[in-house]
Amino acid sequence: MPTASGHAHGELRRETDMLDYFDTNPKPANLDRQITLARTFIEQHAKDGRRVALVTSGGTTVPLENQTVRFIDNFSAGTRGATSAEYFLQAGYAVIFLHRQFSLLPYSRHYSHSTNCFLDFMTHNGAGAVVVEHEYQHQMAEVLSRYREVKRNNTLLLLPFVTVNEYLWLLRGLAMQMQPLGAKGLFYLAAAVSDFFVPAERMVEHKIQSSEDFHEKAGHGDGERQPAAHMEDKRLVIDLDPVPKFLKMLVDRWAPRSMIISFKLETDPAMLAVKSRYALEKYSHHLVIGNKLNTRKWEVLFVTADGGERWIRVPAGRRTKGITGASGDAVEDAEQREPAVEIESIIVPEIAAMHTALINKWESDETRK
Ligand code: PAZ
Repeated sequence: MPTASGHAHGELRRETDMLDYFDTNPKPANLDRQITLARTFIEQHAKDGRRVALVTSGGTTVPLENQTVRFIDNFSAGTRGATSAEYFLQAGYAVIFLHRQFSLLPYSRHYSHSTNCFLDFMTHNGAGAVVVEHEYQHQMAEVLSRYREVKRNNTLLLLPFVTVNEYLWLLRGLAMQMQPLGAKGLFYLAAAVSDFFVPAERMVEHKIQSSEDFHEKAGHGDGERQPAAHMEDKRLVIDLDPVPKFLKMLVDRWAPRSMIISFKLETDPAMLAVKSRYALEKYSHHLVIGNKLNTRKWEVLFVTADGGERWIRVPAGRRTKGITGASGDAVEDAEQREPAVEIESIIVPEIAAMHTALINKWESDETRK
């Protein structure tokens, strides 16, 4: 059982780790330009009194070499983030979409994935022009008009990252820029961020040579650690450091007045509620959304600070595209198919309502002071 002083010590270590992180891992070359874009965007929407959501999306990479040939990645395509961003925009938010480069984007996601190639929606009209197939006209016209409106109002800012290092620098920089929004800022952390990484001081410069004839000699001084990825005999050994707990810093230091929502992904059903609650209690933010890898498009678990746990589910009968009224459809059976209703269309309005309640509470607390 950890003691109170043990907890305090752990807290302190976590903060120090995170502060050290930015002293010892390089600032991305284009960070200042991205932060300037965000500042202008936030200022505009703050002036208009609009809420701003920072939506993170897609997976982060962990490079093994400075001149990167090999890296570790994860499965996320950015579906959750890109879909949610559309519903935040629909709910009147301005959205900063912090996404993995080349992952799915709001609006274009409907036509850009390998299963949704835009060419499959097109045809020749017989008069030499290429047009949208008749059966897709209605849906595409709707997506197009929502996209055009967002462009016209400048309510969507796209900021890409690739590595976990870029992600962390950006998240901190953007959180600082969002501070003046106060309670109107919201963080929706759907990106799949690596828990492990190669710190700059343990990263090799060049491509790791697989052939024994070209192995670099270790040549390390006393007490120095090996490069995180190196060859031993014929084996590639990868020894990663933990990524410091940035959520704690976000909640306590970088965005103390914003609403913060994190996601928790699990594969073992028995771990989902336990780990989601653990994360909420550890970081003391507003909401953890638990989801399982195989069922994440059909159901999620909302875990809140008041002790509440609530499943949000695609309604029975809408669980599979093209099948209506099939109320008994087992969620697991539908794994390979798409639900007829996007679960984010339920998640995001729920969050917007929770955000309204929080803003009202914070405002009435302020007036009582
Ligand atoms: O990008 P996607 O839609 O395929 O997956 C979304 C998700 C499962 C990555 C997201 O819902 C999530 O749980 N993100 C947090 C993952 C984690 O760090 O536990």
